[in-house]
Amino acid sequence: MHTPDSDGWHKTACIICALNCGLEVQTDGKDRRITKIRGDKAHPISQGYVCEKSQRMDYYQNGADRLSSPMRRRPDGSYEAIDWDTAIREIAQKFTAIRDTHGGESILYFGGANQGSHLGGTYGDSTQKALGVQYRSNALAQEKTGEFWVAGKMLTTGAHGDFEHCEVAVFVGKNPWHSHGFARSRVILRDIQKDPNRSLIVIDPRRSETAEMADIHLQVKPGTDAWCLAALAAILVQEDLVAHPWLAEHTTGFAEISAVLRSIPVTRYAVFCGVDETLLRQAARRIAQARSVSMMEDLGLQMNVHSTLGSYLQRLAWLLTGHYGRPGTNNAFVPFLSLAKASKGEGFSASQRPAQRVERRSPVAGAKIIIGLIPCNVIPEEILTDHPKRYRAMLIECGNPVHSLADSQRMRAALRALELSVVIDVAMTETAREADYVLPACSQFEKPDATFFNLEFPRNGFHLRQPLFEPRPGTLPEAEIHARLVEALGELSEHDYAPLRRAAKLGRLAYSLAFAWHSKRNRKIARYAAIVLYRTLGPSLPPGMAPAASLWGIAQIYVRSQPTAAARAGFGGNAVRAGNRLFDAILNSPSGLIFAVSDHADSWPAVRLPDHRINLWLPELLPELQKL
Ligand SMILES: Nc1nc2c(c(=O)[nH]1)N[C@H]1C(S)=C(S)[C@@H](COP(=O)(O)OP(=O)(O)OC[C@H]3O[C@@H](n4cnc5c(=O)[nH]c(N)nc54)[C@H](O)[C@@H]3O)O[C@H]1N2
Ligand SMILES: Nc1nc2c(c(=O)[nH]1)N[C@H]1C(S)=C(S)[C@@H](COP(=O)(O)OP(=O)(O)OC[C@H]3O[C@@H](n4cnc5c(=O)[nH]c(N)nc54)[C@H](O)[C@@H]3O)O[C@H]1N2
Ligand code: SF4
Ligand SMILES: [Mo]
Repeated sequence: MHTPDSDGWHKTACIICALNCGLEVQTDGKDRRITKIRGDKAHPISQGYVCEKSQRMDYYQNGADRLSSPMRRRPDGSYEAIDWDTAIREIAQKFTAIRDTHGGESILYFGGANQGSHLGGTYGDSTQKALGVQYRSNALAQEKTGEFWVAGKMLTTGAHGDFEHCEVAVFVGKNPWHSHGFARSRVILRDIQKDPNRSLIVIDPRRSETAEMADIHLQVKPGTDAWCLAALAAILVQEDLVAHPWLAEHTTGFAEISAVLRSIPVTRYAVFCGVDETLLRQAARRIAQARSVSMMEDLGLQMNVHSTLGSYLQRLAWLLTGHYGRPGTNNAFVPFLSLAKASKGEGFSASQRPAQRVERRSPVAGAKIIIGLIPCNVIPEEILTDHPKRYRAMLIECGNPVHSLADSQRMRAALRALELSVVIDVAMTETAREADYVLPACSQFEKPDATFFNLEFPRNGFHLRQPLFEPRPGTLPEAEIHARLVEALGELSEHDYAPLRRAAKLGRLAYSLAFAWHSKRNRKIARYAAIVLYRTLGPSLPPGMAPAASLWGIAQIYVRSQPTAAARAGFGGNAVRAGNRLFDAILNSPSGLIFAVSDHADSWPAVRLPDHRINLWLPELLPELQKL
């Protein structure tokens, strides 16, 4: 539990958007209410920044639909409260029966993370392995997988804009004044607006709050970004505004892509997307002439037609002009945990499988699986069929697909068609109301929690929030729910835990050595690392903090995979000790800490292509580009 300061302020974070700004709050512990809220100046990333949405935190703690007992659906569609032992036993039996008859590939896992809560997903990983789950999906697969695919082919890394220092900021289908997307968004947008030497370019059909502030607003017709961005890239080539020496030194594929862009009829494309050609040319020149440009796309592009092509063309605008790997441009950030790996089920355990090389497809619709995720839009199609490979069961946590996916009615029908559906949530959501079993999690203020949306550069931060309240009676943290499920599935028992529990009493180093030794001898320890950590290291952590135990494994993997950035942040030297120091620092930093310090030059080794050259040529997208 977090101990408040002498004036009664507790540290926590806002859970409404991915930034998770640090907060200080006052509480009424008796009624579990959050009564006063202000920004936390000690938070290393948000530095006291908040927007007005943070004032709604109590709603997320005390929403009327919150659950306080496991629920089982009756044949008439109503729900009855059942006890935890019954719920866990029945769920384990039913999943086992489905797995034994149709294989783990018939069970789809959805979710695992939302805007504020990612620790539960680290434990969900163990339940998936115990059930032999092969297919997963989450909200990233309704918006960001196209972007991931393009970024993977061109850069092999995510790259985040340095909007604080850029001369020109460009937003495509993104309204950061409201949705944020980078730390202290409003302060930074206002700074750009006020500075006559800096420019803001916004591509949006709507005069959004951000477009209102822009120097250049390219007011595209909805769904025509591909034409607008293709024309922008074409102008760069046709007016010879590209960064030739930089391209020669740092990229491949320029000859191929420039030949295509040269033939694009800019005037016709400008008319088609409804943007004044003069303004479009002005935007292209501004990007080319700037010392530094940072650029970001979001839902307006990603939830639209030609979204993957748009993600490619958007990147060409800043790459053809040499805006990468310098102050004020997009740079490769160092993640604490790779969301792409975690999505594939590769991120949490000590035994890391190599990345899947063969292209995988969904079993019924044959849809491309990117970063291990089934595209959200085909999920109902994969269920509402008599195909022998259809999904027969779903485990959903920290996601509300009936509400958030494109076709709510079909998703509802799909859930009802399953042989078994289990939802782990804090509330009786639209999705929960279609499930066979609903398991109540305690809220993000009643357990330690955190997110892995750590995208900042050059100093990247991580914030483990300490609980403000005891769990609401009847609820459990996801760590405990998954531990009970994995144990009920017969995968782990006291026998596996005992030696590590003893080692945990002797201190971190003893525990680290014991974990390494036992995981070589007992493959279950590596396979179900998160649960084993929760059950063995967890009890040695401060009261209420046991669900933070999986972070020990993530810290150990992080310092090994990013030794330079970790060392610059103070977590260098012997990897085991550095991982332990990082883990303890996380536990002891209620406002969060800096775990990675990078350099702009590090953006180059992050490009894991021959000679660290960026690839400008994606022939897979050529047919679509030519179809425009
Ligand atoms: N408070 C709060 N903040 C959030 C979230 C939240 O749930 N709550 N969610 C977070 C998440 S998960 C995400 S993905 C981000 C999303 O962040 P944004 O993508 O900024 O979200 P939207 O408000 O949907 O903005 C999309 C913009 O695209 C524009 N648009 C619509 N159609 C088109 C088009 O055809 N072309 C172009 N160029 N633009 C178009 C819209 O007018 C709008 O201004 O927000 C994050 N921030
Ligand atoms: N109409 C419309 N649909 C959209 C969007 C839109 O702008 N408009 N945006 C789209 C985008 S960009 C995204 S990212 C998706 C998001 O879609 P989802 O990933 O489905 O996200 P949320 O609706 O935020 O659902 C998160 C769930 O987590 C639950 N939850 C909260 N805290 C906890 C916790 O501690 N533990 C557990 N187990 N559960 C918890 C909440 O009650 C909620 O049911 O929605 C997409 N769908
Ligand atoms: S920017 Fe996002 S995380 Fe920060 S206070 Fe606003 S809604 Fe909350
Ligand atoms: Mo999103």
